[in-house]
Amino acid sequence: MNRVVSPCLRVFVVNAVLSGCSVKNQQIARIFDEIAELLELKGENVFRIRAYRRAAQNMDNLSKDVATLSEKELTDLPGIGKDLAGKIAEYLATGRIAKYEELKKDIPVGVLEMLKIPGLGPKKAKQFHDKLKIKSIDDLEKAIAAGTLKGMPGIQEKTVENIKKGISLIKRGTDRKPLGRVLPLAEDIVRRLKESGSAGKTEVAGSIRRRKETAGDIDILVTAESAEKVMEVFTNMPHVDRVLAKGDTKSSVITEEGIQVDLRVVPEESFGAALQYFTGNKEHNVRLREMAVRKGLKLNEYGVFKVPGEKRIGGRTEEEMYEALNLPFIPPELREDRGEIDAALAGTLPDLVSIGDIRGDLHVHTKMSDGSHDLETVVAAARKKGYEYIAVTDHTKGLGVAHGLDEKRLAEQCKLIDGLNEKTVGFRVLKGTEIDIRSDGRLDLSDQALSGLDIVVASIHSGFNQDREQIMKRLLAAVRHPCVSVIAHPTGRIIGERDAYDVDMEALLREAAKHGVAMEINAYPLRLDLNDRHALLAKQYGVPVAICTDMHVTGQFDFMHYGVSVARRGWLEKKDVLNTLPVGALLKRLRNCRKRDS
Ligand code: DGT
Ligand code: CA
Ligand code: CA
Ligand code: ZN
Repeated sequence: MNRVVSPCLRVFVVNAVLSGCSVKNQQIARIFDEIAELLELKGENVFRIRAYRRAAQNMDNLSKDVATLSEKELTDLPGIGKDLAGKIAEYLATGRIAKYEELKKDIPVGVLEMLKIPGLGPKKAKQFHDKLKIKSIDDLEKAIAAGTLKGMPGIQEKTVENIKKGISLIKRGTDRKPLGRVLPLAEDIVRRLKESGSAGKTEVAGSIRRRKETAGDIDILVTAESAEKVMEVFTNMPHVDRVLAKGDTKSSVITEEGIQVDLRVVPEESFGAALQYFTGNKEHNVRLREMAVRKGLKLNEYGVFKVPGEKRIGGRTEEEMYEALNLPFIPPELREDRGEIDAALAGTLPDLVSIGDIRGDLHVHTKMSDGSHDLETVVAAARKKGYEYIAVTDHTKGLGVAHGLDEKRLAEQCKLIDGLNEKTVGFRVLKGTEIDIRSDGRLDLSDQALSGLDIVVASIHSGFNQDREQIMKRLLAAVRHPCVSVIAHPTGRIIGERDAYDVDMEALLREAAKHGVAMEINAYPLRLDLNDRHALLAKQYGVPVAICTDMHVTGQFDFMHYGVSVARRGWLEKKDVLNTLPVGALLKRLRNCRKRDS
């Protein structure tokens, strides 16, 4: 499998770190993923490799703690047979899996690390290891510096360039963590603190509360009757690897995953002030404090005070802090000093879209390409989320690794969908496709195949390193194609793994506005693509946005809120987002082939 042209599959590998459900589930998922990689390195049977990948997905998607399942319940899980159930039981009983330890013996950990480098698959990693004795990323960097890679078969200058880029991307990615990793962890910690009975009010603050796409650390604020007790609980949580500091008002720990968590205990009457202060961002706070000074007030993490005499006028709630400055409450996602304070003063703050406004998901995969479930299962999960519709958008034939659909299989799927819609009330499945924009800009299916669809989502899955001119040629060709409704993950970035390809976003949006084509905010937590700034730009250009999960496993429907957060950070309102519309209005707004441009 070529890992670079297969973003959806590739993204799965990191799924294991995105679920906050159970530490055990995550650990087993991670081991299964690594076993799959080790088997791939050894060039073993693809079906076995796929079995481990699927099992990892399913472990990660499990809503229950695996340790609580009986043997029968285990083997009843999709993709878990006797053999894998045995391995899970072995891990639960002994904390290790012999097969995994055995595989690791033959392959240095550093080689496994190298697989995390974008642009470097198992084949090359094995080649470097066998031929050049490269055992780690450090070794690899040295070999690149010494120029020894270039002479190898199949390794061009461009390959080396890409590997170099990949290494720097990984190194950068280690200091800030993706929101999809820190938010579930933060919420898990909040739950533990509350359940212990030692914490009163408990909130996540900092960049996570603002839903920034990456975070430097986790900031948590609590009120407590006994600071000592809550600090005791905090520093003894199972995720804690090291305690950096333990005090009466502040403690800091590092988790096993290397994430710092700060816990602050604050007095009840200052909780709102502290929450406001530690939510930030810093520039937003500086602006507020300047405003306070001009009003003869003092604003800090303890409260808001009248200047002569220091009389407290607020601080118990965050609302009181903003009220003291004659401001309406500013949602945390807007607190980036991007004009939100002026908008608040002018009474023009946007009425931000919220998760409850979302009526359906327009980018969804099934088993017919690289999803995990059949249509019925996907629909049942969507209905359970309270949705009114989904669009099924499987990959197209050019994406062989994802078992993409050709015209014939797409027609079969459409029939299936028609059949399902006929016997369903109160839910509509839209016929769609995620059509591959080929490297020359042509679409991967005939116009005729597209003309019968309700929605065509177009996206790039190859040639990420092309120059701006070629990338734009492809994107603009897709936007101008009369059948295309939405451009999915328009910049192709994967946070901490792959930079965006070279998109001229304003040119893309200008053309999209002209043709009524929407842009996706892909809600997959490592994509978030469009990002918040692009979302704001889309609004300014009058381009509608669709917030979609790109789900491959039903649990990923739950990622929708990440996409909504990006939209909120981009100042989007309900009316800016297509999938807040009821299905009839949606179909009228969506551009598709039945309404050709004149
Ligand atoms: P991060 O952790 O890098 O993702 O970003 P933040 O925004 O969570 O930053 P962090 O954890 O350093 O501090 C949390 C908040 O505390 C920050 O957003 C605003 C506030 N804060 C921190 N240091 C200062 C400071 O020197 N001045 C002011 N006014 N506020 C600060
Ligand atoms: Ca922080
Ligand atoms: Ca902090
Ligand atoms: Zn997709």
